[in-house]
Amino acid sequence: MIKNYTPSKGDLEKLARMKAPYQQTIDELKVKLKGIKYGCLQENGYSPIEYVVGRVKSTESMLKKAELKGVQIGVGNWIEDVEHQVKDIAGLRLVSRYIEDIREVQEILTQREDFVVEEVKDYIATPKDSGYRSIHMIVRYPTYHGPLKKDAFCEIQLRTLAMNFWATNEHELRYKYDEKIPNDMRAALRRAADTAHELDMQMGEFRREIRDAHELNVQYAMSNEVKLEEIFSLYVKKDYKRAQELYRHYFGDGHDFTHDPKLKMIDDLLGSRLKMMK
Ligand code: 0O2
Repeated sequence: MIKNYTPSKGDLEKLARMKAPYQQTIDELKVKLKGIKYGCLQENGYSPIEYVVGRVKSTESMLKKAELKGVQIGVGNWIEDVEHQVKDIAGLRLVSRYIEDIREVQEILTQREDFVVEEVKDYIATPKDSGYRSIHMIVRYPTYHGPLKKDAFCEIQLRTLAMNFWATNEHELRYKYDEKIPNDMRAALRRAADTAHELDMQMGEFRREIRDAHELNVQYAMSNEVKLEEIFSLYVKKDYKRAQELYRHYFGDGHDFTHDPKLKMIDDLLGSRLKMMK
C-alpha cells in the first residue's frame, strides 16, 4: 500500500480508533444536513438538496494522500500528522439539481453556527485539469466522542447531479487505471465534463419555473389544510350547520387530496361525517 510500510496490528487498531470520531461526525452532520432538505421541502415544496451521502476515507486512500503531503508514515506522531494533513477523512456530499441550488446551499452552510467553514475550494469557477467540477468546503465540527471534545475536519462536497454523474465515472476509471488514465480517454472525459456543464447551464434555465410550481403546490396544499382546520374547529364546537356550509363552499365542486395523505385522511373522516348529517 505505502512503500516500505506495512501497518502492524497495533497501527491498524490505532487508525481504527482515530477514525471513530470521524464516523460520528458524518453520522451527526448527515442528520443535520438532511434537516436542511426536509425543512426546505416543508416550507417551499422544493429543496436545493436532492440527497446527502457520506463516507470515512479508506485507510489506503488516507495514507496515500498523507504521504503525498509529506507525512512520514510510521514515524513519530505520524497518526496525528495524518489527521493534520488530510482534511477529508470525514467526507459528505450534497447533490443538487442546479448550479444555483449549490450556491444557495453554500450560503446556508456558511451561515451555520454548529460548524465553522475553514476553507472553500471552488472547482466550478475554476475546474480541475481533469474537468472535475464541485465546491469543496472544509468545515471544523465539534464532535463529542466519549469524554472528549474533538474538533474534526470534514470535507463537504457540493455537486449537481450532472457533475456527480461525471465524477463517479471518472473516479472509477482512475481506480481501474490506477491513476494513469490513457491520454485519449482523458481528453474524452474532459469533453464529457464540458458537456455535463453545458447541460447544467441549460437545465438551470428551468429552475425558476420549477421552483414556482412547487411553491404554488405548497400554497395550494397549505390553504386546503387551513380550510380543513377551519371546518374541523366548527365541527368540534358542534356548529355542524356552518361546518357543512363551509365544506360545500370550499370543496363542493369536487376535490382530490390523493397527492397529500394527511389531507386525504382528514377529509375522509371529516367530509364523510358532514355528508351523513342532515
Ligand atoms: P476517496 O478516498 O476515494 O473518497 P487538497 O486536500 O487541497 O489536496 P482537494 O482539492 O480538496 O485537495 O481534492 P483532493 O484531495 O484531490 O480530492 C478530494 C476528493 O475530491 C476526492 O476524493 C474526490 O472525491 C474529489 N476529487 C477531487 N479531484 C477529483 C477529480 O479530478 N476527479 C474526481 N472524480 N474526483 C475528484 P478521493 O481522493 O477520490 O478519495
